[in-house]
Amino acid sequence: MTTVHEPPAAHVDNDQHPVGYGRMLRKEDPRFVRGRGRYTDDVQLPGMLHLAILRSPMAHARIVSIDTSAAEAHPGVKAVITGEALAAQGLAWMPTLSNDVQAVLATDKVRFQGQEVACVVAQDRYAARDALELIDVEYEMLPPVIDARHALDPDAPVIRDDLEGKTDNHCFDWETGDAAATEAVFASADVVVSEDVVYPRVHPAPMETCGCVADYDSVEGRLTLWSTTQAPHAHRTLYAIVAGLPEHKIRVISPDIGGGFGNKVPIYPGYVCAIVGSLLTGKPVKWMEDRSENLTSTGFARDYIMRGEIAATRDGKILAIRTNVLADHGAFNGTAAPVKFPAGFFGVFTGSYDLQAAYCKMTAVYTNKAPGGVAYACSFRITEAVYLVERLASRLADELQQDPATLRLDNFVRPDQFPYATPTGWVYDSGDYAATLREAMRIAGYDELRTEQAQRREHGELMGIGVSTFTEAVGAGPRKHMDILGLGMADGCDLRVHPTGKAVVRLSVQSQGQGHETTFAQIVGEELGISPDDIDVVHGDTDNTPFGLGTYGSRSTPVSGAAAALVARKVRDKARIIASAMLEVAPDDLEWVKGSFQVAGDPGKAVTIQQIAMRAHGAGDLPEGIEGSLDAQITYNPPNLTYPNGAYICVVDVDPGTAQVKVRRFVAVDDCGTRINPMIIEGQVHGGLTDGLGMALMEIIAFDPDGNCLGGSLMDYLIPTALETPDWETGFTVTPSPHHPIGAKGVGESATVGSPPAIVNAVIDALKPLGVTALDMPLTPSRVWEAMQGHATPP
Ligand code: MCN
Ligand code: CUN
Repeated sequence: MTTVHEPPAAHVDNDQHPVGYGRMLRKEDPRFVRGRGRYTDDVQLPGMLHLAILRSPMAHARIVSIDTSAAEAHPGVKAVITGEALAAQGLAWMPTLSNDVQAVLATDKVRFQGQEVACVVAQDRYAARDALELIDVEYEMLPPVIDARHALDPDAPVIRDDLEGKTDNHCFDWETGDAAATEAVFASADVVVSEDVVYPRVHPAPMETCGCVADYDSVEGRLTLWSTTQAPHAHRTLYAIVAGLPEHKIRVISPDIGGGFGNKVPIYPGYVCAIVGSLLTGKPVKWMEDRSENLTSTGFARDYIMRGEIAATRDGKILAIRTNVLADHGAFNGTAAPVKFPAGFFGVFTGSYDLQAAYCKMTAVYTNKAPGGVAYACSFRITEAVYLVERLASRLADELQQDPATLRLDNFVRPDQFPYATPTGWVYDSGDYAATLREAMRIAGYDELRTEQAQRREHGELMGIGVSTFTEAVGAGPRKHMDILGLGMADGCDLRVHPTGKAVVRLSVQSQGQGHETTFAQIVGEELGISPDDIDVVHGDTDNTPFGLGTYGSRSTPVSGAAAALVARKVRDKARIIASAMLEVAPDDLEWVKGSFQVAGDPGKAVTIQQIAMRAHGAGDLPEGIEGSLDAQITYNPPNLTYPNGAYICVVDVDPGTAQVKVRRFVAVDDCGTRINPMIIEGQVHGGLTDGLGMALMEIIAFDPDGNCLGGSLMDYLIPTALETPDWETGFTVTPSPHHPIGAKGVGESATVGSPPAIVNAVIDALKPLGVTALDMPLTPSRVWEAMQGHATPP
């Protein structure tokens, strides 16, 4: 059950947008709910073989020898591939999407538990798995580096000795903001509060694991790859570079995807192995991970160890924030981050506050853990940034004995300050942060909740109220600032209107469940006055869609959504000229009224877009300069990111006996500018809140001192079910993005970004009478219990 709160001055989407925007049911759902989705594992090709991967049981070990003879003798086996064999072809290593290299199959050493060591291509999945057990690998154990805090110890074993001249586990340093200016503000501030904050390693754990089907046609020299990828075009370019195949002979098809959450952005060794398997055998080769492989070897998220400091005046004006981060990147820097932003957009750690100065220093290290980093609705690391600043803001409020909502209201960037340049160089486009928080407080009944809390505390009950607010930066590029492996972050869009006025729009982004087939049809529908039911959305096929950088960082609406609106406007401009010929008036004398061009002042004289489409394709001459058909294409390079924001309020009850946290209420007010499909937005928010609840209360990928992953199955890696999930209460405000053609901002990760600090702040607020001021996620009963024991038991 969920509750949606309309703001008092309701912006009634359906009335304002009779054609396009509104609560349209998802066009893709009939096939999903009827089991007719077509996922990568549904691809069956004649003669298809199956690939399975042998993974390292050890976190750090030298490979002494690999004996594949018994596996090769297995009757079902067609090929056994080792790193050595790949090395002979120059394929043992591949570039990552963040300028590192990663082993496809280990040659020298294994560097994390679960690393790919060898693979088997066999007649069926069972034979492939059976044969893995016949491969004999001799390892020489090396001491592992598991705790990032010790990665740079002088005696720490060097993990990446594959990199020339590497003598330590240093990955990169990065800083942002002005250290001296920040120090000056801190030195003269009345109050400085600091906190050590750990955002633990978590995993996106999408319902569908990663996999692919590689089909190399040696006659045509063409490779077709069906794969679970959020970025088909970027992957194609990388395969071209790795495999040395010509790019125009590679087709990457991303069929239906059962959830991505950033887990399907990186290139995984399994994809490359399947391609090699197909090249070797001349047959199509399928690789599908199992759940444990997904949890132990693919892109993790977070793993930031942060020390934050906040400086303020005695009466609660926040002046500056400073942070020092230790980033654990695992064995390879396998994240996907724009080249100039090795820490993603963590620079947005100044949050929604108007500060005098800010500074961040970060050191990233290698450890013997799975690679990754940018994943799990991270908004390019804004999750970590928001968690830090929102913990600091609440900690400061406690220190000053102020209400945490009031402190925030007093420190927000004000509406008249936009566009607002932050001390770390981001230019926030728009927002009314106070309005958003006030709306959340209204829905929650904030003052009454505080009264109730005071009463309950008198009876020894542990009720907590947590507040968090956030600003995200979503919609990467612009391409002058952002690229991945040299590919500029812009998106294409092609639109064709057929003679009968039905249309096809082709995108360079790819849906993993966000409903693009619906919302992009709505955007084009709104612009052209064609029913979204009459518009098909094509995506996820490099042969049939324009080049672009794919879906992550909630960039689809900010970038491709803008492209879709602008390409439709281009078609409309063309339609105007054709209409002017049809109606025998000058183009400027025409008015566009929801799907028709009308002669100004004479609504009786009009032609619909459908009539224009027929005319565009019909017999007879067209106006000068119009070639015919009603098509257009565009590449959209965003001038700036879009900056959605939100305000969340969480109410928890902590059981004084068992330390179990129960989220009683959760109010989320989001502002993503113009809302295309409110129902889809609510779905995105519900999903993100559930992610955030999981991270706050139960999810963690932990390791033992030997580097054994303790989160390798869904028995150990807990994710929330309907039982733990409260009835989400959502609301919204609307401040359109001034630079986006339809004013829309992204929303796909907002709730994952904003919810963990609200929950943690609420639990710490509940434990305030016990003197608890800090707690690290996940807030499992044992952790909360320990925190409670450090102090007096409840009265
Ligand atoms: N939308 C809207 N109005 C707006 C903004 C967005 O109606 N003002 C709609 C969009 O049209 C789209 C959806 O909301 O249908 C999400 O849009 P957007 O915020 O642009 O995000 P993306 O489409 O780029 O999706 C990526 C984002 C990311 S990065 C992660 S991670 C995540 C998320 O989406 N992974 C998801 N949501 C997910 N939802 C599902 N079901 N599965 C995932 O893997
Ligand atoms: Cu960071 S997870 Mo989403 O950007 O695909």
